[in-house]
Amino acid sequence: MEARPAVDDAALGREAMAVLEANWTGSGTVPAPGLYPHQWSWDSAFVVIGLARRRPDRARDELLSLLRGQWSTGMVPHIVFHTREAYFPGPSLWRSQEHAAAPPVLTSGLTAPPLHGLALWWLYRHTGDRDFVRKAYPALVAQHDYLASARDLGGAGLAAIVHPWESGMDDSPAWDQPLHNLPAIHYGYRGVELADRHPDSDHERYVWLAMRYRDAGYSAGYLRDEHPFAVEDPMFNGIWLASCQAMAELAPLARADPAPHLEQAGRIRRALLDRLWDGGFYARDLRAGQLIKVATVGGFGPLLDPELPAEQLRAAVELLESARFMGATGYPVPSCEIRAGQFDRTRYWRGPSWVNTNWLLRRAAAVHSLDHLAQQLTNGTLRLVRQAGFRECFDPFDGSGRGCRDFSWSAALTLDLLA
Ligand code: 2M8
Repeated sequence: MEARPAVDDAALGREAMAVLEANWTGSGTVPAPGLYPHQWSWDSAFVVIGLARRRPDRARDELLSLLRGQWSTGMVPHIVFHTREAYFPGPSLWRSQEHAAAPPVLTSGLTAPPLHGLALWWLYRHTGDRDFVRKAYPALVAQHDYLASARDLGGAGLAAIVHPWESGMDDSPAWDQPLHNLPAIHYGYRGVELADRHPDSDHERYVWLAMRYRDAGYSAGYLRDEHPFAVEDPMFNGIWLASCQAMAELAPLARADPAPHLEQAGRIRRALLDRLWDGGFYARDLRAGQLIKVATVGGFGPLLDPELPAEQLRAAVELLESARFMGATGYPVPSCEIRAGQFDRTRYWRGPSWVNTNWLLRRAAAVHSLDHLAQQLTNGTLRLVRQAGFRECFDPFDGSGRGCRDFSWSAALTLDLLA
């Protein structure tokens, strides 16, 4: 465990701001210098949330900058490449510039958890800036329309992810089964160096899936009829539901009707309960036609819904607080249940704790007035960053930092937790 000199709240806040300053490129905040040198979609939404009180000007620029990457289909890409810095998979893999729906700025061809509606609401709540709501609202309506039309692959009202990267939890054990069901892949890297953080062949599968989708012209018909990876993820959809509710509250400010957003939220809620609930929320593999019965932090996404029925709320909170999750670890919240065979406390989304999922669960706890749980999540997360710094993720047992340093969402959400 690394020792850090004790820091009080004010100093921690100053450190967090310094990280965000350093990671601001002039046109967006990169998740971390070096490792992630471009703008990532849900990372930016977390940055907007974290900066809402202290730097609303920067929060507004952050969101607009990301939205410059939005496709005319409404799709908000998971990466926007503002700089020339190398990253794999970079623009040469995605080839967005060859696609008629893509904007002039280079982007990836996948999307990410649609947290932006909630982020815009957060910003409004702390600034009262109606003009900005009016400005950003139409883009987020288009984002939600895209999900409802091109991504409802199961036909029941949920958006399907078509790649593990779209979940934001790349190597989560929840994707093991659908990835291993893919056809045998023979893909040569032709000079591309594999990052050592992806030591297994899953990385080849990631690249292969991305290329299949690209070569099909990023077509919605191909996703529906042929793409071999299609999963309804409770976190992605729980976040979408929360953003639909946020958009319903923002709609009158944009002189729009809140009803369609509430209807959308209702459809998502019903489908989450009908399709993903089995004593807990699990991802559904649409290609195998079954639930993926491994409990991960993603299964708590539907807790973000203030109207989640009492039975599911009680059972999900019980699981979260149990010895399968935060009841057993010193720090909240392991990304996979600790009793699962796939749990690995050292490996990215297969065990470590993350500030962003802690923040989302703390938001969920607040929505349900679970004050004690919210406080535990806040204190545990602040303890992590105080002790180990703004690391990418943390060992859930001893709190030591893992992954890269000076990670933007860890810094940004610390600012929110300190407020
Ligand atoms: C991670 O994802 C990227 C791929 O997009 C990667 O593994 O290189 C995930 O943690 C994701 O949630 C995050 O948005 C991204 C940038 O922080 O890194």
